[in-house]
Amino acid sequence: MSAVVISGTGLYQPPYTITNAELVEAFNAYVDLYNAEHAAEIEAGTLTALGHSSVEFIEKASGIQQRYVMEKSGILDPTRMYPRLKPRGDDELSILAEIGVEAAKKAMAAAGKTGADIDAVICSCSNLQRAYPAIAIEIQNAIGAKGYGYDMNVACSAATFGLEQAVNAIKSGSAKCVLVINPEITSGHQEWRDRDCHFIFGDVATATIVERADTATSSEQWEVLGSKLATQFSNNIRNNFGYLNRSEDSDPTARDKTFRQEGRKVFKEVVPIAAAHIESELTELGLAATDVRRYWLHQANLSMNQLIVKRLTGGEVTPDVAPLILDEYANTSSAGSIIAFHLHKSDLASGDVGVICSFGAGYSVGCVVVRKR
Ligand code: CO8
Repeated sequence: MSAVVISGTGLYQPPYTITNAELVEAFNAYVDLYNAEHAAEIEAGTLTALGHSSVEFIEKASGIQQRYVMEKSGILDPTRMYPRLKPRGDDELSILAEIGVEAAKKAMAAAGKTGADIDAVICSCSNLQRAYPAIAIEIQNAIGAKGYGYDMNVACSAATFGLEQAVNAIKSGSAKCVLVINPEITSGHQEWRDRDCHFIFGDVATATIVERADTATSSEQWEVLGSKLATQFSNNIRNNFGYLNRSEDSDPTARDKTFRQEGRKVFKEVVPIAAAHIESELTELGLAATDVRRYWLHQANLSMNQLIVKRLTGGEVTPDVAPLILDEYANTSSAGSIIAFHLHKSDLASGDVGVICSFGAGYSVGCVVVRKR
C-alpha cells in the first residue's frame, strides 16, 4: 500500500476584519441601549444590568486582536448584533460552498490537481448551513470532482476527524485523492451579545488535499504517519440550534440556540486531555514530544496552547514550536489548526515531524502526525 500524503492546502480569507476596538465599541453601545430599555427592571432588582466589554480583557484572556468576517455591518449594529447575509436562490452556489470552493481551488493548485483528479469530498465543520443536500456534494459539483461527498460535524475537531476519514478512505481503496474542506461562518452562530464570548470567533475556510503518495506531484508533501481521535461527552460547549426546534415550539432566537460555553471549565479540562492525547499517539509511533519540530494546534486561546506544549515538551514554547494565528484570525473553529499548518509549514526541512491537533466541543480531540518528505 502506498503511503498517504497531504499534498496541498488552501485558505480563503473573508473580505472584512473587525478589530477588538470596533467590536467593543459596538458591544458597549448595545449594552447601553439594553440597560436603558430595561432601566425599570434593573432599578427594581428583577434584572441584572449588562457590563461593558474591554479590549484589554479580550487581549489578555485570549490573545485575539481581530477577526475576519463575511459581513460586518450587521454585527456592529447595536440594534442587531449578527451578520446581514443575502439569501441565495436554490440555483445559486450557497455561501458555505462558495468559500469552500475558494479554499479548495487554492489547495488543488498547491497540489497540482484539478477537480477531475478528486474522487471524494468531505466537508467537515462546526456550522453547516442546511440539512441537505450536503454542502460537500455541492462543492463536488462546483469543482467537477468525481466519486462521492459528505458533510460531517465534530465542532472544533472537525478538520482532524475529517483528515482521518480521508486517510482511511485512501487506505481502504474507496478513494485515491480526497478534498477535505472546513468552511466556517462562525459569525452566524456566534452570540455577539454575550460579553463572555462575543470576541471569540472569526470566519474563514480551509482545504486540504490528501492522496496516495504514488500519485502526488506537488513540491511539498507531508506523509501522514498516524492519527488518533477521541471524544468524551461534555455540556460545557453547547448549541441547541437544530431541526427539532420547530416541533419543540422553542424560541429560535433564545440564548441556547447560539454558541455558549463555560470557558474556564473548558480551558481547565481540555488542556490535560489534549496533551495526553498527543503524547499517546506519539508514543504509539515511537516518537517523543521533543522529536516534534512543530505543533499546529487548534487556535482558541494563547495560554491554552502554551500550556499544552509546555506539558508535552517541558521546554520554552516559542512561536517557532507552536505558531499562533488566533491573534489575526481569532478562533475559526475547525479551521484553526489547518490555518496554522498552511501558513507555517514551508520553512521545515525534509524529515521534520509535526503534529496537527484540534480540540473542542464534544469534547472532541484529534491529532494527525505528519513528516515532511
Ligand atoms: N470584557 C470584560 N470582562 C469580561 C469579559 C469581557 N469581554 N468577558 C468576561 N469578563 C469578566 C467575567 O465576567 C469575569 O468576571 P468575574 O471574575 O467578576 O466573574 C472575569 O472577566 C473573568 O472571566 P472568565 O473567567 O470567563 O475569563 P477567562 O480568563 O477564563 O477567559 C476565555 C475567558 C477567553 C473564554 C477562556 O476561558 C478560554 O479561552 N477558554 C477556552 C475556550 C475554548 O477553547 N473553547 C473552545 C470552544 S470552540 C469549539 O469547540 C467549537 C464550537 C463551535 C463554533 C461555534 C461558532 C459560533
